[in-house]
Amino acid sequence: MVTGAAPYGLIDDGVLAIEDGAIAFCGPLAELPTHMTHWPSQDAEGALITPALVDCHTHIVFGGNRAREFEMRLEGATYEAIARAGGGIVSTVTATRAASEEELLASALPRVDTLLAEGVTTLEIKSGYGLDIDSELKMLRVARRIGKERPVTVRTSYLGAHAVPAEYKGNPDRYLDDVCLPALSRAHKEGLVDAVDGFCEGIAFSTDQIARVFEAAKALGLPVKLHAEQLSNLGGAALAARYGALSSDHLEHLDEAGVKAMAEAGTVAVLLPGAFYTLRETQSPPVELFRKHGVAMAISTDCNPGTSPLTSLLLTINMACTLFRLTPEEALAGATRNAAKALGLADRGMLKAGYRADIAVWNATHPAELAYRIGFNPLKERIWGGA
Ligand code: DI6
Ligand code: FE
Repeated sequence: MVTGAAPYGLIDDGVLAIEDGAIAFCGPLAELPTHMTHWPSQDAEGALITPALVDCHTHIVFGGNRAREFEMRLEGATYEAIARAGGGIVSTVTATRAASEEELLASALPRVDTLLAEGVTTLEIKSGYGLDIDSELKMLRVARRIGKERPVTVRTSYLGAHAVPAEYKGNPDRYLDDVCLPALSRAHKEGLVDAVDGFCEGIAFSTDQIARVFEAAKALGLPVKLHAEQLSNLGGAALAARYGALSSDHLEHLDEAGVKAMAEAGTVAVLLPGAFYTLRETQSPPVELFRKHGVAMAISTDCNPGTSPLTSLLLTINMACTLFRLTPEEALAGATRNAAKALGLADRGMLKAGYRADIAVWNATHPAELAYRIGFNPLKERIWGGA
């Protein structure tokens, strides 16, 4: 996935050398440095080798599930009826608050394992279903524990500004003062936060409110990212760009001014076809404008119980191609190189000397096969930090 003349940076008859968990050489066999020629070696037997996958936007820790709500909607129930029956995001908040740390961990691990089985070695996990101080901290502790229980790098994002909980309905600023900002300070103090996220939308927080959260992040020296322009255009991505955001995510309703702001800030566009599919949206993100202005595109599962109950990054790659018209090369870059960039990780996402040896070995001959097939997992081997 190193950019250059060859599509995908693909090398035929290549050699990958690993030393101390990092890539020591990646290139054609003919160029292997002589001192490496006697290193113990393994024949990949014609397999395709790519960087391991990076899932850069998930809400994979949560209580309960929303299958009943899914069913009700298909039986004709309205959004209001579902909300009255205690459904929607409120039901996930209630279930997440009620669950113990052990229970949240036990329910998240099978989802995590499904991602790892497809070659994911770096996983971003957000809080945002606790919405009180203790429950937000609990979610982040579970996220950290996932990184200890499984061979995967976990990056956490604090998403206290995900929704206004019922007890603060109509008072988003008071929620920020009483809960969201104090919880951020505490979580940061406990080493639980790698980045700060928010949901900028009519049903969530305004740009002014998100700016308050970003100011707090800045004061703590934490990078920011934002759910922006998913359902409407509020100028969230432009705001995030002013704060040098690592990424803005969703972006279906983004305009060209917003795209330009992202380009100037070097903010990555994270596209989430699973939510687009589940919500049966019709407006696609402005992929052509991202190309025109040179905004890097990443893709992710957005794994969450409400709008994207999806735990396959390979299916996400396929959806990004079929629904958003990304090329298979763009989609694979979106789940490797650009996903790493969306997390501010400069040591992975490409097979390149000096990078982490996070590698996926596939039973495939051409990378387009990873995007083309639906519901098939060709992973042969997954290497995380050389192991
Ligand atoms: N974007 C979404 O679509 C959701 N959160 C977000 O930031 C929905 C979350 C849910 O319904 O549980
Ligand atoms: Fe999300």
